[in-house]
Amino acid sequence: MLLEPYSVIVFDAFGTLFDVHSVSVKAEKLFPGRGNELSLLWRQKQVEYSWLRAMSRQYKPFWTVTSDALDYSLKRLNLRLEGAVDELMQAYETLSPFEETSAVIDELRNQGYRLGILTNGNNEMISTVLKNAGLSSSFEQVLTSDKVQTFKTVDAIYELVGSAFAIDRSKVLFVSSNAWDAAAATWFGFDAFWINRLNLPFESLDVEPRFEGESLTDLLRF
Ligand code: LAC
Repeated sequence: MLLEPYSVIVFDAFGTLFDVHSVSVKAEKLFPGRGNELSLLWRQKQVEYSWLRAMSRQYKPFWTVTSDALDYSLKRLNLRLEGAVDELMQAYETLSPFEETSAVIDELRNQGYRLGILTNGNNEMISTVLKNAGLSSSFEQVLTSDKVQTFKTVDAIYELVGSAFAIDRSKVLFVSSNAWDAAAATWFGFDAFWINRLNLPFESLDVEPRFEGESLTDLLRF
């Protein structure tokens, strides 16, 4: 079985286990006809701000980065509504896992894999999201930006995995639906499994993920 060489499987959280665009339902309710557009720009800015802050060593918790990205997106799209930021940030605390997330995680645990999360999210943010999704006790390690005060794609954050699991990076399967994260994880030395939900080409970065699937369920197909 292909996954066997890996005793440790580590997942990105936002976009991989949790659907960041599940907030578009709330966004659509607040701003009819604009929900999708807001959700897409919000995510794009959240990721951009994390890269910028990491590169320029201007760390602040991902929760606040997420709120800043929302603030900018609302301004840029000219969407104004009292209380919208609070309501949308609340929606972020209850992001929906993808429909297959729980079943796949349970199955991999039953098969004896050691599972972890490696996320830009800060401790409080990810514990709230995991708790609301009923996944609090599903992972042996939940590794966050809090500890290293920086974000992906800085090596320091990927290094958390080796120390936490006491394992060589070449034995780690890293699962992400963010192509940039899968690319950086590969550069770092993990074998990456890219979850390509939208059937997109991989980024042109002179690197390819080792594996590719359409959803988390494809992890079980090997
Ligand atoms: C994370 C970002 C990439 O969970 O969404 O680390």
